Amino acid sequence: MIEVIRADITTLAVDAIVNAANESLLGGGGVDGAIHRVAGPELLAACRPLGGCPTGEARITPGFRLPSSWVIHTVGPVWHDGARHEAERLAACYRNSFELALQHGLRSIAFPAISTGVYGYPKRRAATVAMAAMHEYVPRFARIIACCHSAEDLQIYCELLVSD
Ligand code: AR6
Repeated sequence: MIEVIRADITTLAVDAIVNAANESLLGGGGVDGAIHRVAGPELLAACRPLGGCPTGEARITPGFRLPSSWVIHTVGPVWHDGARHEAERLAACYRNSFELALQHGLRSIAFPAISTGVYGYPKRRAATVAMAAMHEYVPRFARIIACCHSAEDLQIYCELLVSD
C-alpha cells in the first residue's frame, strides 16, 4: 500500500527511511541534515567508510537514534533541463532503494521527495517518477510511505494518487 502523508521523515518508525543525500554521503542540508541531526554522530561515522555513492545508487546504514531501524542513502540527480537523463536517474534512486530494502528483508519504507529541494527537480515531474516507482514495488512491501514536507508536495502527491 502507498501512503501519502505530511510529516518530518525523522519521526517515522518504519523499517527504513530514505535520505536524499549527496555523492559524498557526509551530510548536508535539507532532509540529509535533519536525518543526521536526529540519528546522531554515529550516522556520519557509519557513512564515512562507505566512500560515497554515485548518483542514482543507494547505500544502507543503521538508523542509530532515529525511530527507523535503517537509513537508505540515495543520491538524486541535480535538475538541469530534463534532457540529461534526470528522470531515469531519479527512477534509479527509488528502484535501488527498494532493492536494497528487499535485500535486507525490510517491509516498510518511507521516502522524501528526492531531488526537489536543493537539487531543483520540478516537484510535479519528480512526484510522477516517484509514484511510478512506488507502484512497481507495492506487491513486495507492507508499507510504502511518500513523506511530504510541505503542503504543496502533499497536494501534488494526493492528486497523483487519486488520478491513478
Ligand atoms: N522530512 C521530510 N522531507 C523533508 C525534510 C524532513 N525533515 N526536510 C526537507 N524535506 P533536499 P535534494 C524535503 O534539499 O533536493 C542536501 O544538502 C524537502 O522539502 O533535502 O535531493 C544533500 O546533502 C524536499 O521536498 O534534497 C544534498 O547536497 C525534499 O526533502 C542535497 O541537499 C528534498 O530536498 C540534495 O538535494
